Amino acid sequence: MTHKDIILDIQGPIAIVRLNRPAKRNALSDSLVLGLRDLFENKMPATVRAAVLDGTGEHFCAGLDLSELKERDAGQGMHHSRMWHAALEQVQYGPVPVIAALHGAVVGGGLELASACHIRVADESAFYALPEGSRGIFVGGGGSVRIPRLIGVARMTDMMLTGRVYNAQDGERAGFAQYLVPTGTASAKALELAKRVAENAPLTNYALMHALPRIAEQPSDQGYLTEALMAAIAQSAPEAKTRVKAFLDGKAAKVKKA
Ligand code: 1HE
Repeated sequence: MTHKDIILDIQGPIAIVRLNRPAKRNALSDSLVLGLRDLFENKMPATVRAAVLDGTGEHFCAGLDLSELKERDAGQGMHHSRMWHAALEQVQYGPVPVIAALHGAVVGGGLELASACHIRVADESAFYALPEGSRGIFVGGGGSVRIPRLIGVARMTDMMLTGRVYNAQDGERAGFAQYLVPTGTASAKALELAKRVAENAPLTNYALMHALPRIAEQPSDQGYLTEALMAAIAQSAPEAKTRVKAFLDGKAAKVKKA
């Protein structure tokens, strides 16, 4: 059983995870945040190789459920933020790569959730904002760590200081999403990409999810060593040998000009 506000649809090696609280624009209640954590940590079937995360209704996600924002003392506020961190960690460093399909509002905690995913596909209706700035609060779901890595500190500072909203085109150019597709097609494109991702050797996907972001944080000399270790482990797997042999035997696809 998944959470009441999450639809889990397993299609072969792909899990489609759908935020399903459209009347509240998929706002993330504490219970829904914990439900996401539980799903990625404990409930993803072992047969799943990639996931798509999207939202029902007109918007991907309106962020933190503001109706739950009550008086908290500093300690409670700290625990609340750490609860989000623990949940989004399970999305980023969970069992499988996650492809976010974005449309409509991708705001506040919704943008924090999207930024924990590995690939973001946005349709033309998507827009991005961090209304925390104007609500007198701060990001608390890992946004200050992950969002600058997508768009840079200067853009995030501007968004929070001025309430700037990025539309889908400007958002793609800024780095929020890697793909921009016509309105209504983000989920289909995300599913197509997920199927491609699911065909990779599991160790390659593991390296991309778990080693690459850590290597990118390491000083260069340590990064080179971690890279060498990961490369050696990946290439020694039987699957890598089979795939390289298939190419050398002319049985695997060449890289085609884009
Ligand atoms: C909500 C929320 C919410 C909608 N929490 N209830 N996030 C924000 O500051 C964004 C707030 N939301 C909006 O700006 C807009 O709702 C949207 C642009 C997302 C969508 O607009 P629209 O016109 O389609 O919907 P609506 O009429 O504004 O909202 C429909 C209902 O959803 C309405 O409830 P109703 O009972 O009156 O029908 C809204 O109150 C409700 N709703 N968004 C609670 N966010 C880890 S820290 C993260 C910190 C943050 O994320 S802060 C940013 C929060």
